[in-house]
Amino acid sequence: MDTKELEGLLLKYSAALKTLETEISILLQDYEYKNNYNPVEHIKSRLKSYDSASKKLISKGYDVTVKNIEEHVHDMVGLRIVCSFLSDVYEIVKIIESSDQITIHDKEDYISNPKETGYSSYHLNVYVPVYLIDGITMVAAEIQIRTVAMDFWASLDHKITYKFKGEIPSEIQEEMQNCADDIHKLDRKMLSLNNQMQEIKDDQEII
Ligand code: 0O2
Repeated sequence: MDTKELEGLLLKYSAALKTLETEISILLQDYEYKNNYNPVEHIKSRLKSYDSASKKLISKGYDVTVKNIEEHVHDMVGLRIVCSFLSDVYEIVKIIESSDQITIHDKEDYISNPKETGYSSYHLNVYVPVYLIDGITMVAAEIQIRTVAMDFWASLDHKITYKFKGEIPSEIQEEMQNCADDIHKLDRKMLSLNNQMQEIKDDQEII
């Protein structure tokens, strides 16, 4: 592994994360200003560690090289946006789609089509421009958008996967799938309640 080359790549990822955070924050502030509503509960961002990237490459059958990280690990730069309601997820997708800075090249709706594990979230695979001395370079990033309930599920699932090193007992897998179904139902109920509350509020304002 060429350490100078790796340093250059990490510098690009770090710059891309800053650009992404700034652009998303501006878009959300503008949305809140225009709609008097903030669809976001919280945002987390991270750069994937070199160790984690190496594990991903090995699991995909690639050698651990700088070139392979760049070509095959598309979530070195990651942003997770957590919101209250299902409708917020899709509103945030629209907000990001409106950006001229962020280029979306792939969308994965794991809410309409959850993964076999029960995992649900909306993923956007994007490119972010990074301005370097020798020109602009487009850097890949992954944006995950999910409700608080989905985030709760995913964080326990992450702990379970780590604890059992991927060899999860079938009864736990099954229980996690049941929890994912419950969470999906809860998200729908909470959205419906919020819509009902909004309708009552609107009626009262008319009167
Ligand atoms: P971490 O720790 O979050 O970095 P690939 O990224 O190559 O594996 P793909 O199709 O590009 O595959 O990505 P995918 O599956 O759309 O999204 C991968 C990321 O989604 C994962 O990154 C997790 O963050 C999250 N994810 C996907 N499936 C699950 C799941 O079953 N449970 C949980 N908790 N998270 C999931 P990493 O790199 O695996 O992990």
